[in-house]
Amino acid sequence: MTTSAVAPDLRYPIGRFKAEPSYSDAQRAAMVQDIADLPAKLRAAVAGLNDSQLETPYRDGGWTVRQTVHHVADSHVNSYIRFRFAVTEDNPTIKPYNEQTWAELADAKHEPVEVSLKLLEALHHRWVVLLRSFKAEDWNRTIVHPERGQLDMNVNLALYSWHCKHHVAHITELKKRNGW
Ligand code: NI
Repeated sequence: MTTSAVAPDLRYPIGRFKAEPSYSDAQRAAMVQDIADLPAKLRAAVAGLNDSQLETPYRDGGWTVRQTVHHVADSHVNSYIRFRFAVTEDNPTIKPYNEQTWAELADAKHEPVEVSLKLLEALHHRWVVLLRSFKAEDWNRTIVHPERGQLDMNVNLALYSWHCKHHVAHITELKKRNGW
């Protein structure tokens, strides 16, 4: 036999992000709901895990479960701020951050996951209020990422809807593989 099953790409359990050419109101509402649901879903994903499970990388060479939870907080505080810039400034250039080095900082590497779960609960509350206040034209507002170029708030919302599910799946898939 020369063929073999392709191993699942543990880095992309729900596949890579892919933007649609356009988004309907119903799609946007569903994606905002994904943002609303993340804190509870992430909390459920890590519920009952002990310290040694939290220190387990979700894949070889990947972040630990603990770092993954703290990364979601790192990422989403940045995203929340980018949405705020987008509706208060004209096509602002946003500041990227190095997610790998941020994940190695003391608070993101060692603190209890509860700290970021609480942060995400408060953050997503405000984020969802902001997103649900957007008028139709606000979704066309843009930001400029210095490396990735310009993107509008439709695509930015889609990206973070995906991002919520992507990282929850890292944890739920690890639990499945390990029988936790
Ligand atoms: Ni991420």
